[in-house]
Amino acid sequence: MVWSGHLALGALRAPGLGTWPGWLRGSGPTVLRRLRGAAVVRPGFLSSVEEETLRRELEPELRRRRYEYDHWDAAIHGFRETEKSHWSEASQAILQRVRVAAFPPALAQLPMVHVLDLHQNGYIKPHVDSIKFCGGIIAGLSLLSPSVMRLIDTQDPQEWLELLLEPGSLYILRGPARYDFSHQILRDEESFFGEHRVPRGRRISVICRSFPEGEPGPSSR
Ligand SMILES: O=C(O)CCC(=O)C(=O)O
Repeated sequence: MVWSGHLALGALRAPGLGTWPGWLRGSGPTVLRRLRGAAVVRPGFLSSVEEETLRRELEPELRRRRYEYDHWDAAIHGFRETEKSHWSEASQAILQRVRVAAFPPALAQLPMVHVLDLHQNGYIKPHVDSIKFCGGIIAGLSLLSPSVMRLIDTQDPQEWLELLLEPGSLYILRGPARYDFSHQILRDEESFFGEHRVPRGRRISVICRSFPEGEPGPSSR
């Protein structure tokens, strides 16, 4: 199927679970039940104006950097990135909406926001974020290109969940989705959501994380 901006997928049904939204699909009811509320996608979280606000702010900074490839143990292939603590007022308001949507008020968050620019032939290999640098919640906005994020149980690779991340969507990983499953962004050749082809172009993600657990950290609220 040819990607036409938004996939008109019907809601998925899993026995005993009722209706599951069309932007999540998994290996079976067990994984869907286990990750309910732990892996969340909110399509259309950003308005097109908000998406454009972030893109315009990030583009000049990203363009100064080169895409990196083939580092021997890197989880990410074909990317450039930055960590950003100073934002325009308009972008701060957007990030505040992310923080309110994803993090409980008392949870300390990393003040630096991670911005990752994945080249159209770039991809992210399966990995679990290090507990040294990231706490229990990861919240990411996707810009420019749709993509598929695949989560795989680190103890049982038969158990998996896929998230369809459209531009303007927000995803949240917490609890078992953050600690017990690896996550990856599929490369273009493998980018399918079920039978639906999801062509991968250049993708920018804007990722907020909670402070590593056990570390005293500043709250950014
Ligand atoms: O681009 C994303 O949304 C995920 C990034 C990621 O997996 C990471 O930085 O560890």
